[in-house]
Amino acid sequence: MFSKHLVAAVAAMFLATGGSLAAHSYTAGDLVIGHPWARETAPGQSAGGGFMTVTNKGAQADRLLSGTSPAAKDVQIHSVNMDGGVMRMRPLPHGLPVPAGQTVALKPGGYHIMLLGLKQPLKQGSRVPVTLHFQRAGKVRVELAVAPIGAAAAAAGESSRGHRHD
Ligand SMILES: [Cu+2]
Repeated sequence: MFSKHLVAAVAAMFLATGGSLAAHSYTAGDLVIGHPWARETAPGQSAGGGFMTVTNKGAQADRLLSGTSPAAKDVQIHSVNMDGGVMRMRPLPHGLPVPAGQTVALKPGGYHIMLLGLKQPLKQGSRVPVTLHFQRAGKVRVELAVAPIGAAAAAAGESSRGHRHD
């Protein structure tokens, strides 16, 4: 019974490691953007989530205001709330605060950037350019590393429950 759990844990670790093999980061002023990635999307899926960590090494707060990408018609910054047992995403009207000296995680089931109106499916192994707009740091161009759907869910310890937009 122990070994069964161990196998599952090791499998999850391998999947998580698979994602981090492509770890990359970007520095802009006081900000470090850690391992931006996206989940592979199915054909016909019009939106995809983007995830990363944003570390503010400075003494002043910053804020992720918006983004753009040649791969999508629109990029929004979303929060996720449980609403009657359904995960609902909503755009953050004032962006995502990145307090001084702190790291904010964008991850499945939490804050994320949303690529809306995808021009083509996000393919595993590809890189999706996104320009993030910060209040202080300005425009920061990053590339989302596209991970397989299963690996992304396992790495995040998330259920396969879908998201729904309002
Ligand atoms: Cu979203």
